[in-house]
Amino acid sequence: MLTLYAHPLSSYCWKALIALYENDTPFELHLLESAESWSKFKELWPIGKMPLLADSDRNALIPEASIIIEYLDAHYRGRTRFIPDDTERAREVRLKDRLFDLYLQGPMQRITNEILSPERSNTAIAQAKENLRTAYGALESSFDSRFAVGDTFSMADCAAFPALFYGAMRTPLDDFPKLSAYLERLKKRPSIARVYKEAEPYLNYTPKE
Ligand SMILES: N[C@@H](CCC(=O)N[C@@H](CS)C(=O)NCC(=O)O)C(=O)O
Repeated sequence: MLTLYAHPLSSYCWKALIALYENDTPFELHLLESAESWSKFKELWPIGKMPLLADSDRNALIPEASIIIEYLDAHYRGRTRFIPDDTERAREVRLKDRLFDLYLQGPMQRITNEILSPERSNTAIAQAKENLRTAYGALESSFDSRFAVGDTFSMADCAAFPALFYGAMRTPLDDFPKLSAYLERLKKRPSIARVYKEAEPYLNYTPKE
């Protein structure tokens, strides 16, 4: 039995949820909403970052959204493959996955942290927004396919949706037509539409600038 420890607003949890919904993989959702559930979670995974996947059949705990998706692709394979068999294609998928996590989610999380900090730095926010625009530009200039890598959905697309959706909340995609169109295509994917619909009632709680 699979259990996903997650929160409805967490961008990295969205990434893992998209992969689970893609293949209708059965799992139990354990929402981390109370202080008590958080302290129990930290006993399980002291690093304290979600998502975390627990697989009772294999007695395995799998942290890190990308590693969760690789695990699902290896052990709970379904109609959507997240990592292509072709080595070069797989490298491209992993690279795009890293780009979305490190250079979109990274600055996006820095902005949220600054907004929530009592020592908020507007300079740090402006720098993170600039970093977002640089990453958008790099992705836009090489974007020539339906999905992040070619015309087949992969782990990179699971990473792309939360990164672009939350990124665009802080720095709009107006000057990046290919990325904007890609985000709209992603929203139509049933797994992504489902993640978004489930998160929608909570979106008001996203910290405002
Ligand atoms: N590298 C991790 C990042 C996970 C992460 O940053 N999760 C955030 C939520 S989106 C979190 O757990 N924040 C809680 C905290 O930092 O206390 C991954 O890829 O899964």
